[in-house]
Amino acid sequence: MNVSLSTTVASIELENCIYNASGPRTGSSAAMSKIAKSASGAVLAKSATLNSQTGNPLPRTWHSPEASVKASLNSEGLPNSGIEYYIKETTIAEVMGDSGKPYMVSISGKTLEENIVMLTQIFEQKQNGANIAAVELNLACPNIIGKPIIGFDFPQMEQVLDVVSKLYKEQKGATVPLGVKMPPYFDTPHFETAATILNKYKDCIKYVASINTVGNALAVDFHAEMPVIASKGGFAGLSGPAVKHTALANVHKMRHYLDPSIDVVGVGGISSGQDAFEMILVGASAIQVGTCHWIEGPKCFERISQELKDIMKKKKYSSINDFKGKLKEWSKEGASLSRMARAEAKANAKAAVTSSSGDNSTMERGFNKQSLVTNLLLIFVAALLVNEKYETFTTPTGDDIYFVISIVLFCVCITLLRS
Ligand code: RRO
Repeated sequence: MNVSLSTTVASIELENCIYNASGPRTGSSAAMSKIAKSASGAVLAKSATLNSQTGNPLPRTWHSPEASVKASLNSEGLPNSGIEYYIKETTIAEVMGDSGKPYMVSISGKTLEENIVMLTQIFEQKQNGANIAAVELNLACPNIIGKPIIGFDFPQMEQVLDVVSKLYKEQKGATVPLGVKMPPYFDTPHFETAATILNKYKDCIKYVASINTVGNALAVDFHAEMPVIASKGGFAGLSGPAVKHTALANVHKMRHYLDPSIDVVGVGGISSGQDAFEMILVGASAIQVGTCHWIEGPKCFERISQELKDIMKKKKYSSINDFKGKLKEWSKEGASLSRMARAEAKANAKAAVTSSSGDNSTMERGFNKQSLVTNLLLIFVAALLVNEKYETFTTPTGDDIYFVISIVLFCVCITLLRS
């Protein structure tokens, strides 16, 4: 069965719906070229400011040492090489080579004016023929010292989108499709309000990426009795599998409330084919991978894609459209189907373990049976020899019987020792 992971986001065709999130390993052309060479469906650059900056003081990243927790923190503070670097032709050529994949940029201006200047520069480069497929306006960076998250401040968010959409409308030449990166929301009225504002600008916004990191999380260094992150009193953006369920909820709610013309890109805690499958099921048209890419490197795109393809084959889905946004309602029938599937999977896993670790014991059992047969044959031959020795098969004497019994006992002992 042929399985395709192709999709479109903002009418841009992606051969693989899985690609990188802006952030880790996306600051330089050298790092991004590795993404272009991987199985990633596109390359998305680090959020840029107008001018290059070094970001927050170190230490500014942390991965939970407890394997079961799977949480990461960052307070990078937008270290980047400035917008010019990410949109100039030499950078794009170094990154993309002849991969033929879409190249996308991200902007996170320190002010609204900065965002407008950067957008204008992006449009100019596009009009000069630069290969920029989309621009993602980041309204959700949690790590700018002294500034709140724009996506949590609805009037400010509306003001930003208002000015940006006017800029798009005023453009005479080519523009670049606009995506918006959103923070996570946690309550129905907030999902609804955010989506209502985004829908107001549906002529301009082509996709929404949900979610950025969960802002203002804190990890404590137990031994030193201090935060693990240096800046902002240790407050930082939380990511990794710990945020997957918040991301699923946000993608699901965004898909529900957003105008159908706006695609939803799922991001947050995706590290396996099953995670990606779930994201698509709740309505994502594509998936960005951030923390897993940070930890595992660009080879994660091949692994996650292959895992997703295997799941699709098992479920007999040939394209992501076969299950995109088709999350069913909870039902008793579904729950019992799930119980049976999980029991079967458990039994299969147990059988696999038994047959792999049991290979030896099976061999041993075979060997023992074999040796038992061999020894019985030996006994038989020995008995024949005894009879041969005494040239009679009739009425053996007491000595003969003791002799045969000794041989039998000897063979039984050998059999027991060998097993
Ligand atoms: O650079 C960062 O600190 C950063 C950004 Br711009 C963002 O959007 N999300 C995040 O967790 N960190």
